[in-house]
Amino acid sequence: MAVYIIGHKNPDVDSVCSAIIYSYIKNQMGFKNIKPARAGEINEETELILKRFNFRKPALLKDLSGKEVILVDHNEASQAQNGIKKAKILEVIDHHRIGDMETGEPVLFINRPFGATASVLAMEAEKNNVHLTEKIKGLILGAVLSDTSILRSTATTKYDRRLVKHFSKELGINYEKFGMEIFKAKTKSITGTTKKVMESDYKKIKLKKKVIGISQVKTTEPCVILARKKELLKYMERKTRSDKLNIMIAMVSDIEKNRAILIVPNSDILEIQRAFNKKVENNELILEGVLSRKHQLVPILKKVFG
Ligand SMILES: [Mn+2]
Repeated sequence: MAVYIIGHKNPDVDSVCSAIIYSYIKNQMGFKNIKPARAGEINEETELILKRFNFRKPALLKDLSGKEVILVDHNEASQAQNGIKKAKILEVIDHHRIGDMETGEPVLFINRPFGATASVLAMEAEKNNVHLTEKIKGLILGAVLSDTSILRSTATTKYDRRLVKHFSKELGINYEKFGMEIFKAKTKSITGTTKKVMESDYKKIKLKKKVIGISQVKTTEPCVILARKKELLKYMERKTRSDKLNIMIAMVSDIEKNRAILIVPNSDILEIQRAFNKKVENNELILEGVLSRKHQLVPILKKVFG
């Protein structure tokens, strides 16, 4: 039986690349029949990176029921592909907070607070003496640059920096330039439909007191998003109902100015003001120095609603 390596729903660069990277590592370690998979459509930046290093898209898996899986880049049931409760989880490799996942048997669980799952995998390769090809190094580079907003995010660790500097030098790639290319491709997704803007990096976070939906858009052009605030707010209200959320916010991370602008629907203004101790004006709240959902935004929400 095949073992599928799969990232979270609404897959980002790190989720898709990590599935491919880890499949490669497992194969090199002698494991058979390991297959990379993805839990949804590929976004523009992922497409750019796969093309650049000449990889095909992993197969789309719509349901994990009855399958043996290795999860990368997530460990919470709410972010996993459908059918996860009926799947057999063999391993989890991640870099997020520990969530609510339950397994029937002991599993290998590697979680490091690195900037990307791809960095965790690079360390695993190092530990297991697995040689990485240039193509695989390219994927790691792309995933780390994307997840750390070109090393600007506070989630960035020394290890991430070392990897990016090493690999970019080896591959002869200017990582600042490559990173900007990646973020330009990302900008394409913010000029698409409302659904695309809101769903391409959406996560549902289950805290003790509240279930919070957060759509993140990392961009160098936040004004493009803010100009569409009205339609986004409408979408968020619908999403609150369809996804059974208590709170829904959109986090627009401005990677040049190093700050986030939260877009907050009317119904959530009071709770968000309370959580951040700051006034929401015109459905917007600015958080200076905040770029990371995982490292900066979620911990604050957890303090108040966790
Ligand atoms: Mn990630």
